[in-house]
Amino acid sequence: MSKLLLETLKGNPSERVPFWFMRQAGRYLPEYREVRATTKSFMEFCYSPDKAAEVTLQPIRRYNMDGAILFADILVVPDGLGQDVWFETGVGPRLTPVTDEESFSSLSLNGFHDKVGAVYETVAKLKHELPADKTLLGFAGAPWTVATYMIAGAGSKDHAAARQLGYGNPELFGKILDLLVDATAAYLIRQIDAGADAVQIFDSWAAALPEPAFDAWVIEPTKAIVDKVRAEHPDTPIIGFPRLSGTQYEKFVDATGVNAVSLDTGMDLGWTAKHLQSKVCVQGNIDPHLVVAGGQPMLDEAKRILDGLKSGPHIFNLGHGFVPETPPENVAELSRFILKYRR
Ligand code: 1CP
Repeated sequence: MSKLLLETLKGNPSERVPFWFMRQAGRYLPEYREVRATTKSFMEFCYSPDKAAEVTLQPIRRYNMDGAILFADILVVPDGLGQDVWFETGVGPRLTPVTDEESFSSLSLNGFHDKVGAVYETVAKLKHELPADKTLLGFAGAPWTVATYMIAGAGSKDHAAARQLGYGNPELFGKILDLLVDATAAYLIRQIDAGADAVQIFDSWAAALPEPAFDAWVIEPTKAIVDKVRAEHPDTPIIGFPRLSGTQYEKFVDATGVNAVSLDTGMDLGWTAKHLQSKVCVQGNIDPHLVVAGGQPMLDEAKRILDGLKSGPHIFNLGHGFVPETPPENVAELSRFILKYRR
């Protein structure tokens, strides 16, 4: 049975547009909350293959998406490198910050795969349990985005700590990015070995970086990961997501060699069709808050996106992940609409 989403990623679009949603598993689903409640620590939950596989499959059963995204988190990679990572309820991720040579020296690739190995087990389980027509997506955070958490020790608004370290101590910052390139490439290769059909690299915080910083912190590390993964798995599509990077999306596509890009909510569809979709598959980009509101405006916007990206390979998705207050019935209505649409 052919996988529509995988074929589209490879540049072979079909009449029906395949779809999946970022954060399609998560707190907006009551069945997720039920499984989540059985494990106190979020990291431990990510390292529980039975539970992680179950919550990955939940949205597919409800909505019949074409793709399932591995349930894990981008902060698995710093955890695997030996940094302390934990989630505080109502606060978010916390890490012991890496700010100098001494704190950096405690990180290492030694033992990385043992520490994160449960994630590869989740992928292997999913490979076995997922229907044959569904595409299994692995993922990792991009080095820049993961570094913003590692350096600040938490989520941050304008990523001040990482930007200031990047400008002020480019040598140390470069070492952090290089280590993340090696770890992330190895991590994605193992996910593909275990059965992932394609992988996405989330650079959620790529917004508003000046051109030289975007080149050095977003493009170069992503290109290095693409090259390493492709050397092992030349036919596995790689999706980039340099979120909110505006016109810098174009050089991102040209320079990194990704097979597809995920579009944030702000992308102009005409510009996207001309500058990005002519070269790679695109994925996006309905506003997750419009799915909270729902109704006819949501369906009108879905149609505008589907029509606007009709001329090349397109996978319908959100411009960013679902928020916890999303009504599950709105996701159902949107899914039915996409499934019925024909180009
Ligand atoms: O129990 C919970 O519901 C905690 C919320 C949660 C969930 C559901 C977190 C904590 N992570 C996840 C799963 C997750 N994270 C997935 C798999 C599920 C799916 O997509 O269906 C993926 C792909 C991620 C990736 C992720 N984690 C990103 C990149 C994508 C994005 O949303 O931009 C980022 C930035 C994170 C960090 C993170 N993890 C969790 C939270 C609350 C955050 C964000 C903190 C912040 O705003 O800085």
